[in-house]
Amino acid sequence: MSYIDEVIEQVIKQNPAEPEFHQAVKEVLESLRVVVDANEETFRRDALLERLVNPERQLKFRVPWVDDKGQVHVNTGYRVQFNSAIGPYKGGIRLHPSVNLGIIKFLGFEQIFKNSLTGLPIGGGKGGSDFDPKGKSDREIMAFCQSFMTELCKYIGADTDVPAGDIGTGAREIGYMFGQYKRIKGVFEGVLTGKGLSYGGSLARTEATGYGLLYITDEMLRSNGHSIKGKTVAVSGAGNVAIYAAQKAQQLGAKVVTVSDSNGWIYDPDGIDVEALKDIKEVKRLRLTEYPKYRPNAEYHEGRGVWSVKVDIALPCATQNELDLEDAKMLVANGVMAVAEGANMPTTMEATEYLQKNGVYFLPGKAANAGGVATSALEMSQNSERLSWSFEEVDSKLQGIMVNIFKNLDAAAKKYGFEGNYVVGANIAGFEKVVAAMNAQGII
Ligand code: NDP
Ligand code: 2IT
Repeated sequence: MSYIDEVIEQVIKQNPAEPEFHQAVKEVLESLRVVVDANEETFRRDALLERLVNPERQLKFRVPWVDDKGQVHVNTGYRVQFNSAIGPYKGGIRLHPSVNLGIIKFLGFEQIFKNSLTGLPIGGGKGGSDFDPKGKSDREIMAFCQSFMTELCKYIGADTDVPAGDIGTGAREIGYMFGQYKRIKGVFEGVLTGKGLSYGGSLARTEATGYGLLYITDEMLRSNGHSIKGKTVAVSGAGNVAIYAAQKAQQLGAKVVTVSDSNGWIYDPDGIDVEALKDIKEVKRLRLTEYPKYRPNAEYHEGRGVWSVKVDIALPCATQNELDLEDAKMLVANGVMAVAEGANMPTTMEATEYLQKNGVYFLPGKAANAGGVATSALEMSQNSERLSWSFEEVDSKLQGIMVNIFKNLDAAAKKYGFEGNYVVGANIAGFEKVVAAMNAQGII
């Protein structure tokens, strides 16, 4: 049996009931065959892949908090510090009832390669809790965040592990967590990113993931002789990534006709009104059922359906495995030319293969959504030098980083004989740097 197959088998055996983690490991390792096979003897001797798939440390802790009626709740908190070969652990905190250890491990594993692709000195980590922020009062959110940080603060720091936002964690939650960290540790440092602008946040971090997704999609299309201008786009999700993906797509001359949340989706034939979306989601924190009140021409549909609309470009920006084989078939039948992942692992493996086989340009999340964490690393730089850069400066650095990521993964795909396969290209380009750093630092 090949080394890769052995390690995949081991991961499944040693991490039962963690299907998302298995999926992420398979997706990465399968596409590294050409590199691993060429170095099988030394990698096997050094147990390189075993060290890569086993987190350096994983933390699981109790998070008790009191609701507005005086009832005590207990959630589970997680932080997986996966790989620090190229820098302090870096990755978001997800607050969603579906969170479990396997989900945090899949996200932490992906983060290693994503962070490597940015070219910045950040290792891979992820955290979260099964806490559900929906319907909670501000005070309840604060109570949860403070309790979560009371435990987490023992294990993180500006030079060790720097969490940030993800699903369910935005500026409000980061603010409460930062305040509690500072209060307990007595240190004002860049321990979290995605902070508010009044206490060390970076301009353009809010927009960065969505904007970066469009910068790299644009670069991919250009390098294949196309352009975003005039294209019709389907976006899923209606959160941080989706909102700013829609905004930048429109700025680049595309028409975005859909957004969604976990209850339903919007089709707006005139193009999504981003200001209305921001008012509903960021200010009022309401559901998409409100959207037609702002835009009478728009349709609200219950359930799933974003991928049934005829579009040129699909941008899944909600959550893992939200675009399956059936969806891929509908997109292809409707003539889609490109799919770029704003979310982490939103496309199932079968759907990815189907899209690639049918000539659709496919950019995996670890490259396409790396603009968020890259700008988090820029926030860390600004915190270290105790300065803040203008929006234009951060945004132009972000553009440069996204273009470079595309160039690097495109070159890696070509070098190994997989021209146009950006999944293989991204995994190899991300892996090579991590392996070089791991090898240089000895068996640890
Ligand atoms: P938000 O919490 O801001 O928004 C998430 C959106 O996705 C919401 O509209 C939510 O709908 C929807 N969603 C979440 N879970 C599900 C589900 N199980 N089924 C259907 N819809 C769902 O999160 P972000 O925009 O920050 O994150 C979106 C994705 O992007 C995630 O995969 C995240 O890991 C990834 N990502 C985020 C980055 C960032 O900087 N924020 C950076 C890189 C990747 P509802 O409100 O109904 O739950
Ligand atoms: O998945 C991701 O890259 C994020 N949620 C952002 C992580 C970060 O540290 O900014």
